[in-house]
Amino acid sequence: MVHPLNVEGVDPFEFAQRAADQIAQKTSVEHHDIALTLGSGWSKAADLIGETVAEIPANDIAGFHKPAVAGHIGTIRSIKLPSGKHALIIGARTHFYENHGVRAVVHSVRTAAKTGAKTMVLTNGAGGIRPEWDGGAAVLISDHINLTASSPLEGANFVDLTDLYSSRLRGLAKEVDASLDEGVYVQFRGPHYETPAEVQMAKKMGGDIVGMSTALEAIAARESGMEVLGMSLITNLAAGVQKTPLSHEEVIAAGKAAEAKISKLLAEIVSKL
Ligand code: 8IG
Repeated sequence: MVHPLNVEGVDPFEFAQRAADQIAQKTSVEHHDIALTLGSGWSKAADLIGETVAEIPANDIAGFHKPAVAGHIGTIRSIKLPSGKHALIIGARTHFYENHGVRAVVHSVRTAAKTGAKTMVLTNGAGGIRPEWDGGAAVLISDHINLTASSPLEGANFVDLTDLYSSRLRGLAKEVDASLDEGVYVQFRGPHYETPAEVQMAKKMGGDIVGMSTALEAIAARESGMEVLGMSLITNLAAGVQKTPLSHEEVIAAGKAAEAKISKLLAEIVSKL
């Protein structure tokens, strides 16, 4: 089946506008200020950020579908923060490895921008290359290396990616927790985890974190004029750094163990945005 965003003649921004209109109608919230994509391990943060105004199945919004991965919630929520701002919580991420094309991957980000969001918080579960990040560490993304060989931008659209992961927003996060480490996120296509040799390649390139999301979404967020904050929960050390084989069960368990801590952290950071 062809994904609706890939049908000939479809404009991805018009499609995002349609999705945003549906969100406004179904949540009765005209305008959102901040959007958060909550990846593996991060979903509980939504409960701490503010008061849920509405929650809708992702399926009900144009271009969204149920998540392919256990550990993702599959809904879109509108939350009112104590500051009075409105946050859009995207609990359904389309990964590049699902093969729906890059438009589908960044549709949620473009939709968030069309709801009015000026800040995009992208979170994920990921593998750590630095051995000291073993116990469910939360790390700020300082930059990325995109190894998907793809871009969400179409045509001769030369978008600047300097300071893509806003140093201003990283500074705000460090006001909450000065001990937060930063790292360069390397997006691989997946869905297989890396070989140990690929992890060493990523390390030599300057990478600290390996994952299967976020970089393409961050590019689209910048294209749409949003300021980006990226955070990874290190649920496992990357292949070869960790001596035991990687498993999705391990990732889910590490996410659960870190859930309370990182949710509180993220809620405190969001209160500063
Ligand atoms: I959670 O070790 C999680 N996601 N590419 N490598 C990649 N993605 C991941 C990993 C990992 N852990």
